[in-house]
Amino acid sequence: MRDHPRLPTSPGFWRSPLRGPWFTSVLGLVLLAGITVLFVTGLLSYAAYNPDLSRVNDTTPDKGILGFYLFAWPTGPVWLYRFTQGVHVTLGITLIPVLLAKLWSVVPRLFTLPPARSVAHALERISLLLLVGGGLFEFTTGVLNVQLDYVFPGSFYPLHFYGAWVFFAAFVAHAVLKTPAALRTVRGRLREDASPAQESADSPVSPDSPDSLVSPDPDPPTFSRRGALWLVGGGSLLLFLTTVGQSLGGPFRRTALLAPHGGADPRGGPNGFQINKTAAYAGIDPAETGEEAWRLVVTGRTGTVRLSRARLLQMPQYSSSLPIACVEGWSTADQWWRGVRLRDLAALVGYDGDPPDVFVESLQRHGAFRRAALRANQVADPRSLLALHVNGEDLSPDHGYPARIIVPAAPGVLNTKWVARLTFGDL
Ligand SMILES: Nc1nc2c(c(=O)[nH]1)N[C@H]1C(S)=C(S)[C@@H](COP(=O)(O)O)O[C@H]1N2
Ligand SMILES: [Mo]
Repeated sequence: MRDHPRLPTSPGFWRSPLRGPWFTSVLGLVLLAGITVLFVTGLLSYAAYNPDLSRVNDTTPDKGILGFYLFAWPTGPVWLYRFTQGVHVTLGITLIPVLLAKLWSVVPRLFTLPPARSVAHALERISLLLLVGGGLFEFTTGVLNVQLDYVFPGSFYPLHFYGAWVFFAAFVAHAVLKTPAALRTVRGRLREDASPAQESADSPVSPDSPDSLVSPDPDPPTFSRRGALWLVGGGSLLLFLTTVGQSLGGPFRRTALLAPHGGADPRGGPNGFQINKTAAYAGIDPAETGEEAWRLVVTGRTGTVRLSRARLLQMPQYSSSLPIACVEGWSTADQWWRGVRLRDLAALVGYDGDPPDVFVESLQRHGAFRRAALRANQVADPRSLLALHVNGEDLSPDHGYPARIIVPAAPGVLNTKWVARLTFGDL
């Protein structure tokens, strides 16, 4: 038996014949496209929360220059957030095997000695630390948020947001440095079936350089690079197929084996679609939602009115077919909501014509999503409702009885359930 180096700092320690520029380049190019889409859809998701509208929507201090791009999230097409966030979460989960394989393919580099050969090299390695650390941080916080139901209540958004900027800055620097060579590698003479020796000889990086990815002392191959890519791709496909159903909704929901929220109303029927937090979880006492007890308190320019549910039902009723789309990636097909338009409620308290922003508070006393701020364009949209019915029935307690907000194209978190108070005015 040959003697192999025992220390990972020695290049001969790493012996997989799969490692080399071809394998790393293919994975790198997939990530280049995928992570760019993740970054853009992530920034969109943040903007969709109206973080700049109220400290209730985002309690962290001003995002400063990183918030430069924030804009009034539109109210159409109605599936907008369903789409952008479905892509964000599904693609993020699908890319996990690619990310892990990419990190595996370059892991020998982590151990190269000396740690820095020059100032430039030291800077490059620090940027790689931000790249790898930032990438793992973003994927981990994202998955934890989707799977574990907001382990960092309230602080997920700033963590994931600031992390995204650090990660993406390092990612852009890395992509600028490496993409040309990666493209040359996959287009050029290097073949996925090249032996490590051939690959070493053809690679622009000298085989003796500490930057060479090719093992100087490879083990005999047990399967091909193409086979390894199929394995990674197969893992991605499996994750994709067991995740995407949560964004497609309807009968596909049952294929979303990895989605944590199986929680449709167990009784089925008109209210039988996904429930995020139940009334019991939110601490809603049925006694406060009864016809006698519950009043909607609406405040605006001309003062305050208190409306019973019966009184709301006497106002003009409108219908909107709208989905619920959660930041976690799941969404429902369109549901048929019926209730009072938000702009009509604004008109009751002195805003005819152009309605202002509104601050919405629920009966719920604790928890992250009991209040939300909606922007004027959302209030003005005639499809934005204080819903009293869904799919032809009273709202169920878990879907927000006696009344809930539903706004087209908005993230689910803005669709406050068990509404108690609406305060119209510029926020
Ligand atoms: N009061 C209150 N409203 C709330 C929430 C909540 O926890 N409390 N969750 C929000 C979130 S995050 C989503 S995705 C939707 C889910 O609505 P559903 O449970 O009817 O599907 O409700 C929103 N409205
Ligand atoms: Mo949500």
